[in-house]
Amino acid sequence: MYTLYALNGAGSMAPEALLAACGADYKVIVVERMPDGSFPEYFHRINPKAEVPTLVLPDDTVMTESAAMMIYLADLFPAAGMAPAIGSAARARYLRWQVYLAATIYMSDLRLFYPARFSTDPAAADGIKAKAAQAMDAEFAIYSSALGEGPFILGAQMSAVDIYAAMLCTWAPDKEALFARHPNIRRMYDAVLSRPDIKAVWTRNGE
Ligand SMILES: N[C@@H](CCC(=O)N[C@@H](CS)C(=O)NCC(=O)O)C(=O)O
Repeated sequence: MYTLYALNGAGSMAPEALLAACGADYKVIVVERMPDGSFPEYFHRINPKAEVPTLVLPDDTVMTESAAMMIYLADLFPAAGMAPAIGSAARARYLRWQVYLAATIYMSDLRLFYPARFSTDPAAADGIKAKAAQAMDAEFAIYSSALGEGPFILGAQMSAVDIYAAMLCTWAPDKEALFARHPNIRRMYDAVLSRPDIKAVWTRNGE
């Protein structure tokens, strides 16, 4: 069984949705925060960075990094059709945009939500947040250009990357404004959420 350490609405939502879409045998453990906001000691022992998502594989191998989980799981369950074939042109595109999303929009989100972690100067928080919001806008615009007519990043074929992109949409400071600016991102989001198994994971996460 796969064990996913999670926080509702956080970066664990995409791997959770992918586990569901793949029909994997998995359980979710929502990590409780301590009164000071930190994670409990047991979680630091599993993942020294104490971040969600953390995925423990059936053989007890620990995975961190949400993008790696998406790529790994989609390959492991080919029947789910969430990853293009290794060596194909679609595969190059798929890997490009999966890593892009994790390296850009996810990181901008972290600066937006946790500005205090990005400077030793408490006065810097507002500037960090403002710059992160600007960066996120620009990064979504690039993604929208790549998406084109879509509805998915690979065209008609949905993949793990679309689940990940849909998760990032839920973190936009103003999701409706994002969708109004980029109707193709709304179309992608709605198409991903039209799957009942993914919608159920969104609901469990309070989305
Ligand atoms: N690069 C990591 C980032 C994971 C990450 O930063 N997760 C956030 C939640 S979205 C977290 O656990 N932050 C620690 C905290 O909230 O205390 C990944 O892609 O999995």
